[in-house]
Amino acid sequence: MALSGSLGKKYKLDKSEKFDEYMKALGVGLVTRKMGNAVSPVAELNKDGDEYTLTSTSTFKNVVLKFKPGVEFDQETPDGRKVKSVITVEGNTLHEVQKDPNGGKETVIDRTFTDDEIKMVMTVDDITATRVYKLQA
Ligand code: ACD
Repeated sequence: MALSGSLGKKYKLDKSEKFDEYMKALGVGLVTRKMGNAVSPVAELNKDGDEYTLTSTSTFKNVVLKFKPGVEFDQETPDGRKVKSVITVEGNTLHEVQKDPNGGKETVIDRTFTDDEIKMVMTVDDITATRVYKLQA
């Protein structure tokens, strides 16, 4: 299935592995990590012309990423880091490289869309976290 088949659908977090370690490596404090570990966000991808919008909503934070493939954009992460990201579209995968101009770490986030899920693989240093979102009925 092409990425376009996933547009406008809602996916809810179903499984999360090593997310706490991932956040720790990025310097996220205990209280924010607890919130991050506790919530099950809902994600949705939309596209208008050549611009994508990826929204993640949760009871803790809402995140909206608006981007054009390959074009750097500014983003504030849920823990308040101001980073610069580039997202490229590689088949059904959104490949994000996130750099922190304020001396923080670089991280890579791949989101692969299939019929019934989004698999997120997030890497920083030698830590890889995996989060699986399932299509909502
Ligand atoms: C997701 C996870 C997105 C995580 C983004 C950045 C990770 C670094 C730090 C996270 C800080 C706090 C975590 C709080 C909430 C996580 C979910 C917020 C999304 C609405 O997209 O699965």
